[in-house]
Amino acid sequence: MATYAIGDIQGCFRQLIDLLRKINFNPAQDTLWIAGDLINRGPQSLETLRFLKNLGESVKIVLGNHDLHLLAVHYGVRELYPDDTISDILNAPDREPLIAWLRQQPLIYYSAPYVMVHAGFCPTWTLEEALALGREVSDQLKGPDIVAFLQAMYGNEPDTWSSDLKGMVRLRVITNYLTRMRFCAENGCLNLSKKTTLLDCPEGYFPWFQVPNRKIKTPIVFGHWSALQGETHTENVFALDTGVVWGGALTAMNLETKLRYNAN
Ligand SMILES: [Mn+2]
Repeated sequence: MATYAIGDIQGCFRQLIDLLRKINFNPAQDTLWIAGDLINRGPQSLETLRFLKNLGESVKIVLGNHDLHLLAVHYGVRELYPDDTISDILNAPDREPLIAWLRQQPLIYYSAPYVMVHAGFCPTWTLEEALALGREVSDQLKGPDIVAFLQAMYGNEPDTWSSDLKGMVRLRVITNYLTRMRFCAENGCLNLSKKTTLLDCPEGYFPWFQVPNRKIKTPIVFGHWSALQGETHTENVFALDTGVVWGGALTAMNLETKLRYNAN
């Protein structure tokens, strides 16, 4: 009866299977948490998605930016990029059930004592607020207006959360915090520049988990930021993306013991 949280798989199916073997994962007893970016850039996006879907209730998933990109391409809202590796899914006979399953997945998963998200949380949010805001986006993904949402989802503005925001811009900034953020200011202002190492932190900004007075104290597991190499130097914030798709490793953390396991 163990629970393991796994970072960005990005279609690296072989490493996923190696890692599950290493931790003796038993779907009848154990639970996997997957921190988003299940697919894309790696070689076996289709196998990865099918495998995770087939795990049923023994897997808990949150969506990452690459997963949202797949939904956007599927619904005709975005074009494929040259370095995308999701054509196998788009050409698969089971494309429809895979997409139907993916859009049901949340952006935040909470089961005490941990909360999981792909990128991070706005520092001014409480956990209760974050869960409610994540549900606002999930409701769009699950509902009849998914295409309108995906069309409005892309963009870096507004850059700061305000509870006064309404409609699609509100959903866009929530999505940016949960699936794209790295650097953030104390008031929640996002910096979505391409810089990714801590040394590149723009002036006046912080890695989101180091923002002073960040409200959520619940232990957080997250992915998205492979340049951290699994280190946040921050109590109760656990980085899981160790860049398997860039030649690094896939990491699983046992949520009870906090021990980490890798597959290269
Ligand atoms: Mn990501």
